[in-house]
Order: sequence, then structure tokens, then C-alpha cells
Amino acid sequence: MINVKNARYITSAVEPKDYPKDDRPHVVLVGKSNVGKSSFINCITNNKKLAHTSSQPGKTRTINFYLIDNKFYIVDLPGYGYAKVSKQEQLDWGDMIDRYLHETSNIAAIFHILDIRHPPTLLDKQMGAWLQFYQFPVVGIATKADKIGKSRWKSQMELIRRELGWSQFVPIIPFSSITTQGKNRIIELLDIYIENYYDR
Ligand SMILES: Nc1nc2c(ncn2[C@@H]2O[C@H](COP(=O)(O)OP(=O)(O)O)[C@@H](O)[C@H]2O)c(=O)[nH]1
Ligand SMILES: [Mg+2]
Repeated sequence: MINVKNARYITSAVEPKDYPKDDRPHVVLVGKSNVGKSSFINCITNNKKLAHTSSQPGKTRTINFYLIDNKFYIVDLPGYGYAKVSKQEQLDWGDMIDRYLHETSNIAAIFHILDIRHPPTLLDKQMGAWLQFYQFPVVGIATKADKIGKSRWKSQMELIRRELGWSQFVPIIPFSSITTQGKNRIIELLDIYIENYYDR
């Protein structure tokens, strides 16, 4: 059983030659810029300083690797949908993500992070279609759950499921990095995906 007690930043990469070379599994975070990916990492690892959070969107421009329990990596992909980047930067972004997804054979799962308050954007849907194409196991994380009443969680999550075309087999976890809602379930899921990876 993983305990996520030991988490450390390993490296940031743009090109495949800079990815970690070992074959420990990767759990990959994707989502819009500012959706709460860095906060997710800090919450799950109990370390407020591990990943840089920012109220300023569009900050992360590299693929960041964190090693957890010496057993698997959490991979923070740069967020999409930040309006104030140039066309060229958007192309570079697409390239960076495409190469990562294409050239990484040890992806155990992809955590697609969405804001529970809003319907998925066009870019969320494009990312969803991309992940479906690659046939990665996907988990939906509906974050910022503290910002709406609990009575709305279910319908918002069903909206996300419907808009992204996810079957009932795709788990969606209501999550908040502030209240830690959903954290235990996420750690259970991480454990399952990592064990499955090592068993295959
Ligand atoms: N209320 C609330 N705010 C959050 C949550 N997660 C992230 N935020 C805030 O959203 C902003 C962006 O978060 P960050 O983790 O840097 O997003 P990233 O760009 O996806 O890495 C910051 O101001 C965070 O404090 C959450 O679960 N609840
Ligand atoms: Mg970030």
C-alpha cells in the first residue's frame, strides 16, 4: 500500500531526453491552466511547498516530475487554455504534450482535472478525445468542490461525464485541496493503478 509520505521533486523536462529514465509508472495530471493541478499535488503529498501554486495562470511551461514513495511518478503536464500565450507557445505546448504521451510507455493512469463548477471547455473536450484515442486509463478529478454546495456535486459530475463522453467505468472524484475532500479515495485509486502496473 502506498502511503504518499515520501514525495520529492525530481526534474522538469521539455524534451524526451530529459524525462526520468527508469521505468517506474507515471500518474499524469492534465487540465486547464489554473484548475488546481499544483494544489492537488501538494494536498495529496501533504506538502504545501512541493509544487508551486499560483493565482497567476499560465505559469508552468515544463513537464514536472515528482517521485512518490520511491515507487511512482506524479507528472504535472503544463496546463492548457491560458489565453495570454502566443500562437507559437500554444504550438510548442501541443508538441510537448504530444511527445510526452507518445513516447512514454509507462503511463499507469491519467488524472484529468476539471473545475466542478463549470462545464468542460472545448479544450477540455479536445484533451478528453486525445486521451481516449491513446486509450489511457482515465480518472476524472472534479476539483474546487468546496466552492459549491454538496447537493450540486452529483449533477455537476454527471455534466462532466456527459460532455466528455466518459462511460460509467471512468471514476469521477469530487475533490478539494482546501478541505481534502476526496483525498482518501484518490490515494486508494493511486494504489490500485500502481499495483496493477507492477502486476501486469
Ligand atoms: N477554493 C479552492 N481553490 C483552489 C483549489 N485548488 C486550487 N485552488 C486555487 O486555484 C488557483 C490555481 O491553483 P494551482 O494549483 O496553481 O493551479 P494549476 O495552474 O492547475 O497548477 C490558486 O489560487 C489555488 O489556491 C480548491 O480545491 N479549492
Ligand atoms: Mg501548476
